[in-house]
Amino acid sequence: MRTAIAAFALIAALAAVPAAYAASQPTQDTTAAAEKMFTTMDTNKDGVLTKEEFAAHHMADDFAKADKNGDGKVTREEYLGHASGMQMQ
Ligand SMILES: [Ca+2]
Ligand SMILES: [Ca+2]
Repeated sequence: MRTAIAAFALIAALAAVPAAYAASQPTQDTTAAAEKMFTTMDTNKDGVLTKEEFAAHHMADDFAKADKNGDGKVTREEYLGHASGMQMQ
């Protein structure tokens, strides 16, 4: 009985570590990387990404997915939302 409890505690502890790790570090890294990518892709520095700017980085297929409201521009918020969505898949 005691062994079963110890084993359960061990499994619970092992399961908690990756969950806690995933909740902190990678999310920040992903956001920082996405921010950097957005800045890199925004070649004319107007604060939004156009389909042409996506295409210039060989990501034309991602444009429609990232442009959530379909106004033909991808804002920083839309891009970060798109990037974090990709991380979750
Ligand atoms: Ca731009
Ligand atoms: Ca948009």
